[in-house]
Amino acid sequence: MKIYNTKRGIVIEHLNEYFLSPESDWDVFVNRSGLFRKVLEEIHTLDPEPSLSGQPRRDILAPISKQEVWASGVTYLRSREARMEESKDAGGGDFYARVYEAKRPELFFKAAPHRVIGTGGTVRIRKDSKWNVPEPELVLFICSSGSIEGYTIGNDMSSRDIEGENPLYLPQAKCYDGSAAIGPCLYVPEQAIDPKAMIRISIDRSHESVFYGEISIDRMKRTQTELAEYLFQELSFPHGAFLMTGTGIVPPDTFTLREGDVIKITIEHIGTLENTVA
Ligand code: DO4
Ligand code: MG
Repeated sequence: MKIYNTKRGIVIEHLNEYFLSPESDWDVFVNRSGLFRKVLEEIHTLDPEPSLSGQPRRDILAPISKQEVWASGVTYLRSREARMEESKDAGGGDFYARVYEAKRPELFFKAAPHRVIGTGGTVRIRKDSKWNVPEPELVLFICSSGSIEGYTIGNDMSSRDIEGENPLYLPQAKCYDGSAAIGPCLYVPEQAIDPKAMIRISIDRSHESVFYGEISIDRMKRTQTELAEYLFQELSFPHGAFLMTGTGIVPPDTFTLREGDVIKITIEHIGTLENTVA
C-alpha cells in the first residue's frame, strides 16, 4: 500500500485502486502502530475513486508534516571508503573506519519538516561549496512508539569538500535549505520491505546521463531496527520521525552536481523521487 500526501488530501493506493481518506491531518493518519492493518480496515469502508489514479505530479507533496528527518551515516562500505578518502588530509579518515565497525551508529539531524522537498521540487547546492553529490537512501518512517511503519525514498544532499575539510563541519555539509528531499509516497507494506529491493540513481545533465549507480538494501551493514532503536533511545518524537539509512552509492571523486541536473532515485516497491538541482 502507498500513501500520498496530496493537495486534494491523503490518497491511499492499494492493489491498483485509489481512495481518498476522510482524515485530513497527515500526522494523525500516519502516526499509528500497525498502520498497514489500520488503513486496510479503513479502506474497506471507502469507495475507490478512479479519478485519483491520474493525479498530476505537481499535486503530490512531500510525505511529511510535523516529523523531523534524521539520518544515519557510514552504513555501507562504499560510504566508509569515500569518506576516508575525502577526509584523509584533515586526518579524519580513521573516524569513519571506526564508526563503521562500532556498536553505536552515526546518527545526525538532517532537516526540520519545513526544509524538506518532495518529488518534482528543487534541491540545492550550497553557494560556498564546490563539490556536491546526492545521496540516495532508503528512509524509514518510525511512529512515536518506535516501530517502523513505512518507507520512503530520500536524497541526503551533501557538500563533500566541506565535510572533507573537517568532520566537525558535518552539519554545514548536510543541513541547509534544499538539502533534503523525500517522497514520492509513504510505502506501507504488510511485512518489512523486501531486503533485495534495489536502490537506483541516475543523474541527467542537458538530457544526457552523467551518472548511474545501483545497490540492494541488504548491503547495509546495520539492521533497520538497530538504527530505529538507537534513534529512539534518548529522543521522543510525538509525531513519529523519518530516518535516512545511509548511502551505498557515491559517484567518482571527479563528479560534482551542477545547477539544472535532474536526479532520479528509484527504490523498488516505493517509486521514484525526482528533483532538479538549483
Ligand atoms: O559521516 C558522514 C555522513 C555519512 C552519510 O551521510 C552516509 O553514509 O550516507
Ligand atoms: Mg547520507
